[in-house]
Amino acid sequence: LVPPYLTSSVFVKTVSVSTCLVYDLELSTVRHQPEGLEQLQAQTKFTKKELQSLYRGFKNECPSGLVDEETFKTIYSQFFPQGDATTYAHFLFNAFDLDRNGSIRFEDFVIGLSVLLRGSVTEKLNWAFNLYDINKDGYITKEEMLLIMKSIYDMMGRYTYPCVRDEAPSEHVEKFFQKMDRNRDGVVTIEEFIETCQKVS
Ligand SMILES: [Ca+2]
Ligand SMILES: [Ca+2]
Ligand SMILES: [Ca+2]
Repeated sequence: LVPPYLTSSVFVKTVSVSTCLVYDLELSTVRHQPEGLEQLQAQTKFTKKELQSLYRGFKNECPSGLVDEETFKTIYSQFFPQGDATTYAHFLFNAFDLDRNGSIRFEDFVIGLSVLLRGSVTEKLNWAFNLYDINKDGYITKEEMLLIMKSIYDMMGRYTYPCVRDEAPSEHVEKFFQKMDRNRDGVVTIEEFIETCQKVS
């Protein structure tokens, strides 16, 4: 159901990194009680036990209960030692920080994680669209997609893709728009995005 470019690059990587984060967080042992746990159980696809475990890890990494962008970049970059993940981490941070106040609360984190790990295809596609729509105006432009692609290539590093050419990200963007921009108006809407992704399977 998910097109190859998503499977191969952004999506699986995002999911696997989020999974890594979960495993990493679960190893921690600090004990705290989450607030509003029942509400979160209703809002996510995690069990009470999972939420408690995630919360302990979250509070361990971030005792204040809030992750700012710098902390997020530091944690995220650990998974990509061969490349520079800071730009991609910036976009990812903004996708988690739904109210755009510069910090991710535990609630924001688990709601995003629930979509990435256990959401329906449509929920995951909505999440991915929001990630690519950098200025959150409801349209993905070529400029936005180019920034995203470049950040992914930077993150993967030349060690992973030794023969990456400089024009590779823009070729990737052209392919994306050929597939996605169905009415050829130069921008991709959520409707175009979901329709195309669900057909390309
Ligand atoms: Ca926030
Ligand atoms: Ca946009
Ligand atoms: Ca369009």
